[in-house]
Amino acid sequence: MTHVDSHLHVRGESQYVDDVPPPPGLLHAAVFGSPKAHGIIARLATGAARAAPGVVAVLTADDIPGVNRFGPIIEDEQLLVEREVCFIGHPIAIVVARSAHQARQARDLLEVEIDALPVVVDPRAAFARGDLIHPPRTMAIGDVASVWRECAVVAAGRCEIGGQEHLYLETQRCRAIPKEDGAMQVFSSTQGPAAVQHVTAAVLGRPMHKVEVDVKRLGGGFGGKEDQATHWAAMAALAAAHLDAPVELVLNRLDDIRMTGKRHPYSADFKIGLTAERKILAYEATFYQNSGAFADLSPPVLARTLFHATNAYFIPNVRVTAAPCRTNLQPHTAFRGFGGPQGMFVIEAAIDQAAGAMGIEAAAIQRANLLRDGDVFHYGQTVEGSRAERTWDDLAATFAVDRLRQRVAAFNRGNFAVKKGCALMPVCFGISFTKSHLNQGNALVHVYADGSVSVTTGGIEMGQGISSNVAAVVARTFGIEPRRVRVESTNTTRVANMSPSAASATTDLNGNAAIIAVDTILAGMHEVAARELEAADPAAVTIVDEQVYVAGRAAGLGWLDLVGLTYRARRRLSAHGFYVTPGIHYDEERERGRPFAYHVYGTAVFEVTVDCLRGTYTVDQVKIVHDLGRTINPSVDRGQVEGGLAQGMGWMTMEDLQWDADGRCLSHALSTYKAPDVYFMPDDMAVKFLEPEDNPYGPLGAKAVGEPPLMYGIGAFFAIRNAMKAFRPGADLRLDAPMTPERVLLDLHPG
Ligand code: MTE
Ligand code: LUZ
Ligand code: MOS
Repeated sequence: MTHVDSHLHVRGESQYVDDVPPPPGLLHAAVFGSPKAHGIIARLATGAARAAPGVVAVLTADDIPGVNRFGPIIEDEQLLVEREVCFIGHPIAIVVARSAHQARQARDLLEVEIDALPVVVDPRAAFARGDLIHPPRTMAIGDVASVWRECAVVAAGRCEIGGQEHLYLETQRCRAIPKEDGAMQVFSSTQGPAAVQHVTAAVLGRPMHKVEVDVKRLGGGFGGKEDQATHWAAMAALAAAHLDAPVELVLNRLDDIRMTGKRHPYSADFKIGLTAERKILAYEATFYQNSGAFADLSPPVLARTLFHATNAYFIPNVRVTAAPCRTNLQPHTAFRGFGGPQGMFVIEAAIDQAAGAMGIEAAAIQRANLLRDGDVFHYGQTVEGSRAERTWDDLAATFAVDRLRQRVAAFNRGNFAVKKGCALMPVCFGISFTKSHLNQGNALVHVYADGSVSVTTGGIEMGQGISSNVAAVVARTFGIEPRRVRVESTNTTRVANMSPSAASATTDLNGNAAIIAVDTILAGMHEVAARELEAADPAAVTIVDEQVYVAGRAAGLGWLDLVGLTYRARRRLSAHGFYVTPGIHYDEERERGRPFAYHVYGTAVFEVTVDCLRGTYTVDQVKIVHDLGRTINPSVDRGQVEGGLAQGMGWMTMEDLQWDADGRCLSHALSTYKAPDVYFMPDDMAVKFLEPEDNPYGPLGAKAVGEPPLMYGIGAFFAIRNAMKAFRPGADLRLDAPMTPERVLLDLHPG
């Protein structure tokens, strides 16, 4: 089965928010954001903009009929600033005009005077001022302080980790259409329709049932629309309500990069201690998260940094602390991995430092400390079903990693200016929202009289393949062909209170809910079939390939016959399914619990070649062994592994977000921000899936796949670094990411 949207995508027929033919009288909005990173608004002059051609309204905070306050964790944000601007691009006013061009032209005529306040862009500076989103959190196990003297080797260091721009192809956008009786229909490019509905209703001062949010698909989200699509949807709805006319708001690329949050940059200190036998005894780290100006999703992102601070390793004594530091940058937000990648980068950096001190390869330390069943994470969860060693050893054998190491060493002996580097990267990523209550899924399934099936779930299609997965799950559970199943848009009138499509859990949660709905319908169908076939036990009825079987024998009854019989028997052909992940809990006071239903494992190996005189490099090969449980659709999952890998490699190597001391984003366009393309990815790339094994938490035994592969990309950083070390053995190279060619050059040739 292919991705259900692939034929539409290839023909350019798939519709995104603004591909749907516009309703008559559609107006266009542009957002005016603060030109200063911090200050108090002294005066806002809107006259010239109001008088500009095509302009129908300029709206400010004063025009909000409901509440001007929102935020997913802490309600600390205003939709339109009333007084204090906190980052460049912080929305102040909305200009509505007859065309998008007119709206943007008029926006440039707005004038704001701002009494400047001090600008902070560095998280450690914010920490020193005590300016935190919430107090620091610490997770700990064992007794770190007392074991340092038992360690044969202790290494310490500091890392600076860059942020990352989501760069979804479809920028943030929304179309809001007023309906009768004060209702508002909202077409938003969001991963979180319930959040859009909730905030829009609050801003408009209306009950949530007056706001319908509909999402067909996104041109990518990557976490950037988990929470931050809400702002633009609520603004479009505000304008639509104010003017009683449909309004569309589309951020162009420059506005999108300037105004929306990104992956959090972090600064971190670490200390690691090992025995002479390479066992990690102790690990300590402090993370300074650059949270940006408001809380947004920074608190749970920070939690995941701590949860994943030991990656795929068992360490008996751990103490990790993280502080969410408030700066005058865009409020940073969810991005594939959700804080996990930063936590994992630092432990890999620590292992690299320790390996240097011991004069061995990092891989020797990595392999000696991989998680085993019965080990305990520093947040109290016991390791079950670890595949850390299995994926490592499978990779080593399948892709002859030892021979690769020897080849790289031989190459480096024979070459002066060009060096090769090799690195392994194991990954262990926890699956479940760490706020346990979010782990719930919904589905609504209809079987129509002609045997076709319609499914709505709470899950959003953002390219990751939830529609294909849900169609497959529903078809297989019914025992019918996938072509009979249509996956509908995600709509708040059909599914209420859905969690955002995030945490890699969308197929798990909504696929399981769809199975529950299908089973509810099937129970009645089986009874109808049993009565029709004079079989004693409905439980003996099955449907395979659209044919009814009783106790494994074909009964001469087809899917269409059974649908008709079920209808005439007045049994249900529609059902709602509701699923909650069992067995998870977490106590944030004690920092103890079982936050994750299960973990996803895998290991990658990288080979790179670095031109040590120019700083340029190429990635020669990447090989991965990845654990999918029992995959629903191997081609969809392969796409997720390869896409995640590319995005992780981009983050670690070339995607270089820069802000100046005034809080201005300097890498705000594709001319100044480089993302990986098909030429950057190695020709020699292979992804091997581990032997299928049922995962009890996944629909049809599947494991989540969306985020974990991103963290393989960390291996690219260390492969490049190992090549640099081959050129300058013993050099004190910095542990800062991304490893751009400029950084390679400057680190190899300082001064
Ligand atoms: N793949 C595509 N093509 N587009 C996306 O926006 N988002 C990623 C990942 N893969 C994304 C993607 C992120 S951040 C997450 S959390 C998961 O998909 C969400 O979908 P899932 O829960 O179905 O895995
Ligand atoms: N979003 C969220 C996430 O709200 N909670 C999480 O734990 C999470 N994890 C990964 C990605 N998004
Ligand atoms: Mo993904 S960061 O959970 O949207």
